[in-house]
Amino acid sequence: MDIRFCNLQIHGDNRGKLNVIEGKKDIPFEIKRVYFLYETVNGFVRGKHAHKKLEQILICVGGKCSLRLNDGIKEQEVVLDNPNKGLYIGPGIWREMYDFSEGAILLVLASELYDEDDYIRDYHVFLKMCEAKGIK
Ligand code: T46
Repeated sequence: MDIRFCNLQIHGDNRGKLNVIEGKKDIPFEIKRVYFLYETVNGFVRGKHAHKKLEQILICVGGKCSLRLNDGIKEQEVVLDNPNKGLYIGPGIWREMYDFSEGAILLVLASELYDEDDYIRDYHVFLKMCEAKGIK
């Protein structure tokens, strides 16, 4: 499955902490878009889609949340609970985000501008695309 934790530059001194990610240096793409999820409502599952081309890094900069990731064969659960943990998610991975803690902030760095045509929002279509790629 094309997911992995990536290295952040972590700086800290007696004033506090500061984390950095530089596009193309710490992560494999130039950052074209940044967005964040916050004030998430308990009980809702977000995501429920895959991307055709988009690459992203997810960092829970406050609180924690869980992710269910699926590449058409394997399913994996990941907990993001530390601002030092950046999760790279490549194209073709179905993702669901849930169990956001009170005050959680999920920061996302993306390789492309927003494009609704890049989304696969139907799970059966996703499985069919995996099959066509020989993944299933
Ligand atoms: C992803 C996960 C981690 C925009 O207009 N521009 C944007 O850049 C984004 C990200 C969203 N939107 C609009 C589209 C929808 O009308 O904001 C609304 C909520 O988006 P969505 O339902 O796709 O949000 P999530 O939390 O289910 O998914 C988001 C990202 O869309 C997605 O790429 O991987 O976070």
